[in-house]
Amino acid sequence: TSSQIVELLSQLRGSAEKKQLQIISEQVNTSPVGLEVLMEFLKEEPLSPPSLSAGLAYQTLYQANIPTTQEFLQTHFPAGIVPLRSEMGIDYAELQQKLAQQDFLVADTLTLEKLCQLGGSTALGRKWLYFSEVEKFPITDLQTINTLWLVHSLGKFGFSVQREIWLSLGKNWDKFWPKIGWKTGSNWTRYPNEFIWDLSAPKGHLPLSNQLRGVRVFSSLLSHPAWSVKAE
Ligand code: UYC
Repeated sequence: TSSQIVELLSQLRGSAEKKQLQIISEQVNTSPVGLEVLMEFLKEEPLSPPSLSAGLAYQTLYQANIPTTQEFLQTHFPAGIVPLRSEMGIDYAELQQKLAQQDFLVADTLTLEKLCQLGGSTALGRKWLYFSEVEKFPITDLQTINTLWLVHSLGKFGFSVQREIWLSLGKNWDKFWPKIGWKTGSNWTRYPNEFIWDLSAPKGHLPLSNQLRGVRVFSSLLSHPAWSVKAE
């Protein structure tokens, strides 16, 4: 068994991200030493920034839900694998936990709450944002929130994913909304029940931005400098 661990581990180490994801989901999951391999892999993975492979390894260990993996995660990654950096002293632990649990609905609600916190006390009381507030969001905090979504969704969810799609469609909202599952024909997807709260959703489906007051806020979010500077 220990030679199996060494072999799988070296295979993982020597592969590019896409291949790593494949190895983790196909081989590691079906091998009796798979979880041990993932624990070793996660210990040596650089987490700044965390890779999607680290995210999948973490999720697999988290969902195994057995004492060995629980103890391991508690010891080595008590706050998850994404550094929870904030310029405003905001605590992202609960968002991390909900995303680790793949509770995407609650994570989405928390995300709006955190964005309102970033907007300041008036935004927090109002429970929605002005675009002028979004423009002033600190890069660090947006990157933390976005990386949490990315890493816990195999790269499917997050503002940066939405931005890439939006740019690829020439910022055309009428093409963008159907693409991410927010509109079908002339029908808006109804909040919350018609949205898809798991990884079977289309790419960029989450997090949600209410469009009731127009596109200005979402447009500011997707145009934020956070997405054009490299994460530390
Ligand atoms: N809702 O339809 N949405 C709400 C979305 C629209 C509306 C919340 C997203 C269209 C009302 C979230 C879409 C629309 C409320 C979202 C969507 C509309 C509400 C909770 C597809 C009518 C009650 C957080 C674009 C045609 C609250 C929040 C209120 C809530 C998300 C109606 C996350 C992505 C244009 C009436 N909708 N929203 O922001 O503010 O309240 O009155 O986008």
